[in-house]
Amino acid sequence: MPFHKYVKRAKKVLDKNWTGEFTMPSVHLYPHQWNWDSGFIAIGYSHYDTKRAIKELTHLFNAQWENGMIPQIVFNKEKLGTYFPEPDFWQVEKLSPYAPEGYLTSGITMPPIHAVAVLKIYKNAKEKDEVIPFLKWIYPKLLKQHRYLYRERSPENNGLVYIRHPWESGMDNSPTWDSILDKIDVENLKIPKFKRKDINVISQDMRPKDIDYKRYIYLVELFKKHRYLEDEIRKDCPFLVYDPLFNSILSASNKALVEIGTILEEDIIEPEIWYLKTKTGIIENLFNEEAKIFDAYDLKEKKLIKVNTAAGFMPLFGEAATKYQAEKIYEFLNSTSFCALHQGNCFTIPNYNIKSKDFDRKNYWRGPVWININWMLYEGLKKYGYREKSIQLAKNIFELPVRFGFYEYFDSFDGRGYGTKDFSWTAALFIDVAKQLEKSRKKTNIFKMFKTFLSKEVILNEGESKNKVPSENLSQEILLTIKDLFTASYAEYGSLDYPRIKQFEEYKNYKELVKQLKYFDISQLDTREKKLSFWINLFNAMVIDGIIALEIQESVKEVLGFFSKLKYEIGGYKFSLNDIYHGILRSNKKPPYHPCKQFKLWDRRKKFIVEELDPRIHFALACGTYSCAPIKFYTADNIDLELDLSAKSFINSSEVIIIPEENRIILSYIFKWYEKDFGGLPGILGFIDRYLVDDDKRRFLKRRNPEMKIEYMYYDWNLNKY
Ligand code: 9WN
Repeated sequence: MPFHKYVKRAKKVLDKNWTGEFTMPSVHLYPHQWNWDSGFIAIGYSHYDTKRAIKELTHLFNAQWENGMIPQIVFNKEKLGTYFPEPDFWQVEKLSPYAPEGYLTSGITMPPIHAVAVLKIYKNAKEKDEVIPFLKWIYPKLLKQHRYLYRERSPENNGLVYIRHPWESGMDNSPTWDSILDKIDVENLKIPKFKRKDINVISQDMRPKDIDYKRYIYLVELFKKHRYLEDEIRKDCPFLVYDPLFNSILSASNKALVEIGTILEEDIIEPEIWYLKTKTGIIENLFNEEAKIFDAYDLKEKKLIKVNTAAGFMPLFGEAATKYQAEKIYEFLNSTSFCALHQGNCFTIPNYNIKSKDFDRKNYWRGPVWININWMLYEGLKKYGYREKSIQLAKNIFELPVRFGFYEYFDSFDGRGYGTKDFSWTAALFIDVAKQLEKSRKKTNIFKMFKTFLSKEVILNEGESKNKVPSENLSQEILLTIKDLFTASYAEYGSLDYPRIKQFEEYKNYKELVKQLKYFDISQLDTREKKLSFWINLFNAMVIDGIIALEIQESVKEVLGFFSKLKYEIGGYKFSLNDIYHGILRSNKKPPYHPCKQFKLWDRRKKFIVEELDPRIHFALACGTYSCAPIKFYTADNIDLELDLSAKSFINSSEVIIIPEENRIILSYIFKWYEKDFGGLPGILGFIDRYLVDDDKRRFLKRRNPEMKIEYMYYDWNLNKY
């Protein structure tokens, strides 16, 4: 696969930062172990080095405080003196009764992503049994971590836990904290002298301001004064915030804990209650309906902090937004404030609303794109069924590191890398997305492939219909019934649960409707537009029907001959999916790797074909796989516009990756299989050029550099379940 080389590079970054016991976020800037970084890093390792993933989290959890807190930093004794603040400043061993023995740590925590990572380690492990002892070891520690948060950090007992320092959010200088930090009048407060080390490595305009550092240090001094005792700190601390990012991650981890507990056959009541409580807390307290985003809540002022950052979309990751809230925030997320689909010349998702006055494209958490935030949103969008947008995010997770290097964060407009280079979670999450896609391709179950082996054909619309005079819009009605089916599945299960929707009333209605196809007069389709819309809609519906009828679990590849043996009887003729695709819609061309045309010389179905091949159809046919186009409805009246939109979506998705810096293009396999339909390679490039929204890339294509390398991306045959 073309990403191989980059996955290798990503692994090298992790190797460089690996100490033998844990992974530094970056040897250049962050030489210790960081709390949430380790979670993301372990997710990357889980795909190729289970032992290292386990070691990573073992080291972090060995430094768990006695009260359950997982510290923000576990210091690397080999590298002391290279970062600020370090143990000599925190003094937790001296001040706190809960500090761990044998480990040097800071005195705050970070977003609890770890249960999510532990579950991934188990799920991605080749030998699952070998992970069980680790699960047994860490499960009580994870419970202890969450118990700490609910016991010490949730004074209103509303399911929400507070953070008490910007460093605890992971988004240190997010504009969300400004209103609170501004009130800390550092000029008139006594703050010990200190020397920052970060700006020796990174230019100050990409990092927090000095005045903010003073405030960070002021807060640490306050914790020290109270000997890190939460009851005391809570009374005195000016910074107490319910952060939607922190709480959404907690929610995702609660869900993961339920799964881990189930694997271990433990009682899971406690994490189940936590999941419901925190989810409800987020839904009821943090949603800003007017702004269409979730906000942080200031416990001191008792009000929402109405500042729009990417943290406000994270309830999608935590599955902690209602469907209604998800729809609302999706509108905002997919707007020009956060780089909409096909907007061009920007990268999703900038960490802060682009339209805010103080948006800063290169300063740390005040505008650039971060890969961990993109990754969480990518996972969240999938959970809520926003496929197209999730693919846009996946694309950026690939494209930014490939083009600019494994940087800490990236310019939201031109993609340039900022902060430290060789940053661990950028590399780890890159590996995760690349491996997720690669793995899904391999899931084909050999035994199931023979389901249809002995049958010559499987007619999917067998039986008599009551209605023998079908309407002209039959294909649209059929597809609309599929839409009802999808809506019902989302409402019930939150995803497309193909095996289970077989029982739905909507599917029975569908089966009734397709029986009418037998009486459909195909000659009614007397224009190119009518033909295109009818056959595209029907193809898309038939794929879904096939998946449901044959109870396909992971991939249409599970059934040998899915595209050639499944058929509908239409107006006295039988049509397989290949007949519709290559016979009708591709004007009777040879299917890829086939010696002959789809319809032979004497085939009577030839009279129905679309005379002129329109390559845009390749982006409208939703063949039930991840790499195919998403399902949309096509109408005879607007077919050209609709096909244009579909082509545009595809060309600007992760199926077409252009890397001007390396003179390379990585294209979906669809272009390879159907190269001739586009008029060869020059035709493909012209086609891409027509739909590409990014000006820089268009200019690159126009140059037609003869050295340009073209590679083809593996095709993901995995079922599209969202
Ligand atoms: C303070 C390590 C950490 C990340 C944070 C990021 C940055 C530290 C710093 O680096 O914070 O914790 O010195 O700026 O903001 O999210 O965990 O990568």
